[in-house]
Amino acid sequence: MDYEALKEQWSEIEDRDGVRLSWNTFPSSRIEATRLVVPIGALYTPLKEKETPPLQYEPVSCKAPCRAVLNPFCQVDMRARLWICPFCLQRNGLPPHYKDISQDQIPPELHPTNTTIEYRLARPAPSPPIFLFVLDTCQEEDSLKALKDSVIMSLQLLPPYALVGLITYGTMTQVHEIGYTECPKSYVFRGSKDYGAKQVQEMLGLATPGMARPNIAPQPGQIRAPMGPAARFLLPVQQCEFQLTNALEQLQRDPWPVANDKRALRCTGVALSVAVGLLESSFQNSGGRVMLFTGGPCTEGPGMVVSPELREAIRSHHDIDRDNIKHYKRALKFYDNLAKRTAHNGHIIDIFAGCLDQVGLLEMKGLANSTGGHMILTDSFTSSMYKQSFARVFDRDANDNLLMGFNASLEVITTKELKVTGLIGHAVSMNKKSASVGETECGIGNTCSWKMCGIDPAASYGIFFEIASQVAANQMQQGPQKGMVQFLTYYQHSSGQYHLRVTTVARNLSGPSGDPAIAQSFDQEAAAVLMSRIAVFKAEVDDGPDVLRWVDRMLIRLCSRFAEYRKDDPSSFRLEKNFTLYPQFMFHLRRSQFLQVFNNSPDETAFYRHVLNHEDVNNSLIMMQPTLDSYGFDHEGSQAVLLDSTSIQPETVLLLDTFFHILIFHGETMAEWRKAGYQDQEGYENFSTLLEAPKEDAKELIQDRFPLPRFIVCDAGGSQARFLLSKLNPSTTHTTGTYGVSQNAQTIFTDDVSLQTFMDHLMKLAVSGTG
Ligand SMILES: *[C@@H]1O[C@H](CO)[C@@H](O)[C@H](O)[C@H]1NC(C)=O
Ligand SMILES: *[C@@H]1O[C@H](CO)[C@@H](O)[C@H](O)[C@H]1NC(C)=O
Ligand SMILES: *[C@@H]1O[C@H](CO)[C@@H](O)[C@H](O)[C@H]1NC(C)=O
Ligand SMILES: *[C@@H]1O[C@H](CO)[C@@H](O)[C@H](O)[C@H]1NC(C)=O
Ligand SMILES: *[C@@H]1O[C@H](CO)[C@@H](O)[C@H](O)[C@H]1NC(C)=O
Ligand SMILES: *[C@@H]1O[C@H](CO)[C@@H](O)[C@H](O)[C@H]1NC(C)=O
Ligand SMILES: *[C@H]1O[C@H](CO)[C@@H](O)[C@H](O)[C@H]1NC(C)=O
Ligand SMILES: [Zn+2]
Repeated sequence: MDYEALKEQWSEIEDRDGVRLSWNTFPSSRIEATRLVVPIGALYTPLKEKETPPLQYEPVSCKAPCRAVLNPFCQVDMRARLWICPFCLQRNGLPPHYKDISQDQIPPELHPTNTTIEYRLARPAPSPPIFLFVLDTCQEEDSLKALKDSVIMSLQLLPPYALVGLITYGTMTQVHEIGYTECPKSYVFRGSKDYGAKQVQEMLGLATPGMARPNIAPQPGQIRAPMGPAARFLLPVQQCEFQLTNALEQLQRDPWPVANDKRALRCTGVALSVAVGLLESSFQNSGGRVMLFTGGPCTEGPGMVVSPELREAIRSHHDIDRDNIKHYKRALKFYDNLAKRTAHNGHIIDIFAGCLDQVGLLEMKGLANSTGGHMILTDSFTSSMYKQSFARVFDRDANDNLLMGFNASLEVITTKELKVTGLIGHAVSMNKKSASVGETECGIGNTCSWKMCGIDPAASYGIFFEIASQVAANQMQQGPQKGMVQFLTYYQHSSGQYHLRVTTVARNLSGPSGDPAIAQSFDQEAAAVLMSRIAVFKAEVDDGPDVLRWVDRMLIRLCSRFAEYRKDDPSSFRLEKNFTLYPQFMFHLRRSQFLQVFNNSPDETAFYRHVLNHEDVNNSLIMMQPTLDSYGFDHEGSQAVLLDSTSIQPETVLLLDTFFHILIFHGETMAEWRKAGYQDQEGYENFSTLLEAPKEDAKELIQDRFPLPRFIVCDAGGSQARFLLSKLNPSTTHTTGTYGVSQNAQTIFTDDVSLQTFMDHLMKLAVSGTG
């Protein structure tokens, strides 16, 4: 099969199963696997939207401890009513209601094309989904007003049975008792104090045990409202909308005076620990999200990231590099602990930042990445980027259900040849050991099960594997064998039932050593994205230069292994079509803001990396290697052009998409004409049309993008054009060939060089076999 046909096949599989693999034929021995350089990995989107409705019955599972679910790759003995589990090879009886199945009449989960099946389980959620809003009141009037309006608007977007609550904070934290209807009433917590879970419960009067939930079984499909003391703070929208809207409308700026040389006293840490404590006491393991809206850094109490003194600047990447960071370690520890508790409770924390300066996302990122929360970084709550991104959180499916899952977890089961080594994405380990767990670790490892808490249809996870067998066992069997993986995702659906999504992946195991089928099966796009996740994961703990060296080393080794060349002859170097794009992806990755952090603030870096760890292959590729389109008179519509400085031409308009920014750039002549207003003059309709075309295409691009990108329109020579220039291959600014930096086998470059120079050095190192 040729490469284009393979790509099409992978795309179909991605549509059906939400899975892309770096290698689509699995190596059959450990040595073979190590020689592939790029690990065997899957980028998996468990909740990818499906057209078929969920099955309304319980799945048929293998015996404990395996628990794999019946799937199209199982051998079924119709006559004996048995099925053999391909994972543990045990025999299982089919349940009585499968008695009528036959070769022509098989249940959907056995149909060969149904490798992904969703079940709606009988198990109801213990409570409706919870939304606890935590609002910062240390803000300018207009920004606070915009924030209040957006939260009030969101009440319309929630199902009427959803539970909602309100916490506000500034110098102090207030928990609003919206269940009290006589007058506004709230409980106040000091901003400087570290409140433990128990203290929060006692102060809110939630400590009475046994009252939280009566012990009556609910009707199937019916969602219980909470009983007991928590009902004073968290009520169904339909019941408290008036009260909550009032509380929000009456919300004032924090009254505490702020001197000119000071920052506002803002106790974000206390507000969050009170929010987490409130949900922890009464709603453990039932779905809920804490939505934090912060307008500045925490300056008071636990979680403080900068002092209230304005003369103390908030930490930069340079400060972190020099280890000149006063509050960092303590704050990080505080938020990481809180993140761990929240994830353990099954709850989500979203962070919406509306501030021109940093708010401490760097310190707080664990809250979102451990709980599957969103992180949205905007200049202000008045911006449309905030408003539209926030509204998009509440998007619904065709059945009017919110497109979000709660208390989600993922388990991986493998056949004996494969072992899972870890996951990279927004999740925490559940520390579950099984026969599927590998010896090595890649990402969050040593477990076969992870907790994500929050999950949505776009959420994608990098999952990595190793090969167990020392020697290829394949030759013993007749014909090629398959290696298999099953992904089991349990989550609380927003309609109130638990769901289980099952995806079963089977791929050929390679034949004897050196089987060309493996190289043929390389999906360079998926591989690049999986490698970028590993690189970013490493960057969280290792020094920047070490990570770049690792990226280079892996690239050189991959090329040494798979390119065709004569030893020590760079001019003979040639890559097959299925590998040609990969070096470019790595070139752009090592130049990207994910690994080159010094042009951004630590908060921005945290934000960019958070989003990268959430997206699928297509979107991640745009982030790594932005797309560039050109519009001109000499061609109809747009034309994809190289991400290269030679693409800048006086008589063209460019449209750049970096995922985070969408930029329209007018070449020199275009900019002059536009300034002169030609587009409004008769006879220049074609110019006017040309100016409009990229705008229309930009609209299309942002249609279902989350978070909303920043939109920039600029001209050649303008200051905003730097966004474009920083993404382009500097082919016209560096002279190739005169590059004289000393090298060893592990570095390609130490500077910002062109793709051509990069490729030249790569070829030289790859053919020398020193990688
Ligand atoms: C199973 O596959 C059949 C045939 O492709 C399809 O019509 C059906 O919708 C699938 N069922 C489910 C539940 O995915
Ligand atoms: C929430 O998830 C945890 C861990 O996956 C699970 O043990 C628990 O049963 C779930 N909660 C409910 C109510 O099912
Ligand atoms: C998530 O955040 C924690 C805590 O800050 C950090 O150690 C970890 O590397 C992050 N994980 C990912 C995948 O970004
Ligand atoms: C897997 O192996 C079978 C049997 O040799 C072969 O027919 C099939 O084409 C292989 N599939 C792929 C994707 O290579
Ligand atoms: C990814 O992009 C390709 C090419 O633009 C497109 O054909 C494919 O449908 C996209 N896949 C997904 C899952 O969006
Ligand atoms: C613009 O349109 C006019 C009239 O239709 C035509 O004469 C002219 O050549 C066009 N200009 C360009 C640059 O295509
Ligand atoms: C992919 O690359 C490998 C190794 O260079 C080569 O053997 C194979 O034929 C290529 N496959 C396709 C489909 O281009
Ligand atoms: Zn089994």
